[in-house]
Amino acid sequence: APVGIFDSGIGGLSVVRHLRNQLPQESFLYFADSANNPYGDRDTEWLAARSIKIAEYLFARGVKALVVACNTATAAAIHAIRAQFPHQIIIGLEPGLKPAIAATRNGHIGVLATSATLRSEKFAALCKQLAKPDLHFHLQPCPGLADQIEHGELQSIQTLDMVRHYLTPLISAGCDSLVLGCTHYPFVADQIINLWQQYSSHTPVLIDTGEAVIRHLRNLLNQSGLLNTDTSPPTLHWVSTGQSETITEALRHLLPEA
Ligand code: DGN
Repeated sequence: APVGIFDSGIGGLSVVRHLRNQLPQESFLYFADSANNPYGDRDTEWLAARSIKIAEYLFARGVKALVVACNTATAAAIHAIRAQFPHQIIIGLEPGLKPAIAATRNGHIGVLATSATLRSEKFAALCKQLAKPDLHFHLQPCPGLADQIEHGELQSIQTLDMVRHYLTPLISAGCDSLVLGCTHYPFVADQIINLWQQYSSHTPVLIDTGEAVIRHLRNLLNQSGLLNTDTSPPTLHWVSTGQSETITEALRHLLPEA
């Protein structure tokens, strides 16, 4: 059976990249809710209801585990999805504050994410749990950025201006590590580093939580005896509620090896 994975659009493909690396024998069914993108400004009730619908669909298609490859949906809905499917393996993505704490030297950590993620109770609880006097989380919502990436605008002037605008306060604060708290953002990681280096002599460490999440998934599948042992080549199938070209384009650009 495949692993199910969903996002508001193509962002979750940055997580599929890690799936491909760490679980090369597994098949995947990817669900892109592009018709409803962006999720970043939706309210909790909408996100919970929508996420449960998508999870129902994927479990009905026989997936053996579900990765909510969207920080926004995880923050708003992971509890609701787990309550609905208590016996399934369900993994969400959260901004990687812990790896950032491990990486920072000066205690200034920038967190880039959608507004919905940053104002969620789940994220507030995480910040509170990890708070220490010498740690400073600089929260930076990035309205519009996931959208630009969704539309394949990785290098356009507009996208670069937006990235510059959102990075400016974090550069001024002297952040030495940056959490990519939205699964779309790893696709502009190079642009983030390049712009940063134009204004600062230090290069921040970028934290993409996808890798750690997939390691966790691999352990859970292993413990449950669900790792694929079939030797036939794995498949990657996808479904999109939006334009199928968006996802075929994205797959071609972002996951050429898939
Ligand atoms: N990719 C999603 C996330 O990780 O939060 C949200 C993107 C969006 O819909 N704005």
